[in-house]
Amino acid sequence: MSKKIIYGKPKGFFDVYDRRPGIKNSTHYCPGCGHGILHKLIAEAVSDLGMLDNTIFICPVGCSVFGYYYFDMASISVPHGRAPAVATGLVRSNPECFVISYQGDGDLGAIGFNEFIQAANRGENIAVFFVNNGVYGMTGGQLAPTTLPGQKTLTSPYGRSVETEGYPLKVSEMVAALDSPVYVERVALTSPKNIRAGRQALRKALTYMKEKKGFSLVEFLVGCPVNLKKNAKDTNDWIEKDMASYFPLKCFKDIAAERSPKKSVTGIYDKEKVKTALFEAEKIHPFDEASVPVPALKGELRIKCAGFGGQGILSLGMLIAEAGHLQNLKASWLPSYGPEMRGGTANCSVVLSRDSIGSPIVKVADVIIAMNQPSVDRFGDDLAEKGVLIYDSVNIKLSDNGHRAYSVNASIIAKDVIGDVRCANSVMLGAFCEIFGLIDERSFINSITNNFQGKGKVIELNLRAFQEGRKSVKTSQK
Ligand SMILES: Cc1ncc(C[n+]2csc(CCOP(=O)(O)OP(=O)(O)O)c2C)c(N)n1
Ligand code: SF4
Repeated sequence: MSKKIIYGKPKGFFDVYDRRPGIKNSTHYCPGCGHGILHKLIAEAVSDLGMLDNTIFICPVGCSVFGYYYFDMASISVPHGRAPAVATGLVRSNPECFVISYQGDGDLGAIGFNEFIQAANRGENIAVFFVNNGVYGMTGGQLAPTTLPGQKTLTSPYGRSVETEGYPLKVSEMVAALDSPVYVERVALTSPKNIRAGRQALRKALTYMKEKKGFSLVEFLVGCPVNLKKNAKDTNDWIEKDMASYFPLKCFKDIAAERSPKKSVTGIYDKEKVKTALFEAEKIHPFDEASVPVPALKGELRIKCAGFGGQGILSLGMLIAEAGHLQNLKASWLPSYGPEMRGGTANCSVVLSRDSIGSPIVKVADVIIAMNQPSVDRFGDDLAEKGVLIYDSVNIKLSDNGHRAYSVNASIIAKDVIGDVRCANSVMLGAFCEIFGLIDERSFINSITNNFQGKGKVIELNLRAFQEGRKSVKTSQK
């Protein structure tokens, strides 16, 4: 391992930061910030180790979100806390690439902790560089999982209380306790001596990754002088005295020599099956699109389907969205999962539009299709002024609410006429088709057929239920 200290810009950095608006020759970090030092160590190591062309640097959310301004290597920006998940995907789909998961203490220790610890436990062949500056730097210095007891931050103005916030998270110690990781070390980027140790630790982690030995973690104690409200020197003193006494600088684990290189995990899938599936998907659109009349739709039609879990509410929304899609409309479907899936209320949002859909969330609904009383109670007030309520009159008793309301005897029709109460959602689908006339009957039929692919009897029952729903509307308008 080279011990030569490189002055000037390392090869792993771009010569000029062209992507950076404003000044093109300096980083955006505050003076004394640990990110700058660590970036430099990474840039020189990746280049020295000959890994520049196949390393992917993950820019997390946090002050280092703009890492891609600087590194002359592949980089990818990911949502907050998701670096280990993305790293896993990258390295598993292309085992020849090396992935640096670069994460702050908020990113790794808070929002992304589960993903991080699971990746560590799986022993993914990635190097995680954990930047522990004890605060959420980017957002102005809020309390982080690693904030020290008594440390004042924006959100702990009287100091971190271990009574209410608990003790700081000792990430390296936790990871070292797992069997899979091969290398775990904590360093501090303060004095030249400490920075040299950090430089070696980082190179060791990269080397193990290159040798495919598995998961390595290096935790860097660094400064965020701006949020600590200290100058750079006092910040370094504080790290060495206070931070390092809580988070001791040491190598917790280094067992790479005992491990053989990890074997690549390759996806097991049958290319022919994928091709067939894609081909079949094309057949889902069997008619000539140009020949299907699309009635005028101004703006978006925003629909909320709601009922009990088990009434096929999510399928109902999906059938509408799919039918709209078959009709050449833009369609979104957003299910609401959670405890509602078991016996409580279930709901989903569907948006149909001629143009791009802004948001799939339906807050104010043009149409509510309600299949039980709690749904009306919960979503009734969300109906737009000229909105339409379509409801299952078997389960819902409605006092006049001034909206246009269509009652459908869905559950009774499904039970008595079709012989299966589970088809009540298709009765409601038929009602929706009849009331709006927006989507061609053929699209609904195709939607049902596609949805229950291969289940001839179920398709037949639901198509009958759909037609019964259409019929019922003609006679049941309020
Ligand atoms: C999903 C999500 N939640 C919250 C935020 C707000 N946010 C931006 S950066 C940040 C914390 C960053 O702190 P840390 O990971 O310690 O990095 P630092 O800025 O200190 O380098 C938070 C909470 C966000 N961008 N996205
Ligand atoms: S706020 Fe803190 S972590 Fe962010 S750039 Fe400034 S010193 Fe660095």
